[in-house]
Amino acid sequence: MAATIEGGNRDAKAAFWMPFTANRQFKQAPKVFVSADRMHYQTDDGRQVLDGMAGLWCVNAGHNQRPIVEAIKAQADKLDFVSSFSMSHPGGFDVANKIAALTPGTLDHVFFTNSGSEAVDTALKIARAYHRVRGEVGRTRFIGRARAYHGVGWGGLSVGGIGRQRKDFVPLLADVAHLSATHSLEHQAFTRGQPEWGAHLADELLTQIQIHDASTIAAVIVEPVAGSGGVLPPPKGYLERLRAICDQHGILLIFDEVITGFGRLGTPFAAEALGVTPDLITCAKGLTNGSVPMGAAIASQKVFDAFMGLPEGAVEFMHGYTYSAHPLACAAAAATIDVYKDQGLFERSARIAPLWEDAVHSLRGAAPDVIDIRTHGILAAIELAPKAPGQASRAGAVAQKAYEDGVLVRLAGDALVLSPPLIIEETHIAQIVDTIAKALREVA
Ligand code: PXG
Repeated sequence: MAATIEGGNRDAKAAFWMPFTANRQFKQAPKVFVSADRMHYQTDDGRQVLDGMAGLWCVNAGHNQRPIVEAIKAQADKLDFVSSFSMSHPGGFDVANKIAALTPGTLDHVFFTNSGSEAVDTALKIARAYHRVRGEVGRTRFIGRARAYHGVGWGGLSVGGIGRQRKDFVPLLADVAHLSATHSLEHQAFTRGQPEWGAHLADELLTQIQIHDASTIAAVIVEPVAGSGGVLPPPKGYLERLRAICDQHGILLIFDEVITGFGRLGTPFAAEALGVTPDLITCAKGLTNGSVPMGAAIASQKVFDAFMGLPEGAVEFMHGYTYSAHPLACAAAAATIDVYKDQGLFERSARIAPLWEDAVHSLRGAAPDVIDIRTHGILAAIELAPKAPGQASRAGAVAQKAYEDGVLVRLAGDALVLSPPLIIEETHIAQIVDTIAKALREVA
């Protein structure tokens, strides 16, 4: 058997095959965190690190929120597990109602999952089954988008648009086409919020309809603001245009709000901030403030009603997870939503967004290879030019230097990405920007 981690033996870290990680490289310089509070992590060697990523785009209310911690503890004491297959517990109904109260339009029916990936695969399954139950059995095709991230399930991977995440796992779902990504350095560099250029890219959906016929298309799925692809805000008018084309052609529109949900754009969901209401929303991450795994696919009344026409006694949607509506996750989600409300965090997010935007955009000119800065709500990307054509940029080295100087940032290709907790104060914003500026100056 391997030695313990406490023993500091490198072998002690071999058993954990780490996700999305260069395992051998990690083990040479492990980043290990032992506790967290509010805006900071503490490392195993006693350093405080400012969390510029809200964990992994999820700890929107900051770490160690006592009402959430206490709710999880109390639930663990009371009811550890009950299935939600033909039974459930009060927490499931309570959280579903709380989520429904946060969504725009008639997005009022919540199907629980354990992750964003499962939420996406669930939404795709709802979309196909929706058309089938209504007799449109030919509508099986999905339209995704380049640079999209929709998780790692087969469905999400298939509609996702990040090539290096897909290539080892082909063949993926067959009936999928992709729209172009909406980002253009030429037309949008250093835009604050939604770019003016790019609404016309939504018309690529018309091309897909022309090629495949609308009667074969079940749904279009997009992140309102693409996250892992590098924080790509939607061009003005783009989502409106997608919505209109979907409506004209009987296609469902799915917003993957796993990152944008729960306050990133100053509203509970980005759909509200952006003024476009989809037929389905997927969420996870901020739903429990990252504290217990949970996701959800949220369906509109129209979608839900189509299933409820089946004979009573029939299982309307043949899908579910052992841990759908897990009691601990429900307790965490209910407490998290209360924290967002009680501490006014969505409003706070909207209020500090202009300050955030100004501060991050001040990095323009911090180094000659800063070729774009993008901000939207409390999200940001700082993109660096490749060192030479075909070569990597300095982004990885800059992120490492920032970490050594006490700020955790993440990478998306050649961009540094930021998504801090919404409790962030002006001093934290200054620290993030100063630390990145210093790293940009000092790293070769
Ligand atoms: N959809 C979106 C939009 C996401 O951002 C998922 C689905 C999948 O969620 P789960 O809970 O299954 O991981 C995500 C997750 C990164 C990174 O480096 C981002 C995510 C996951 C892993 C890495 O930016 N987002």
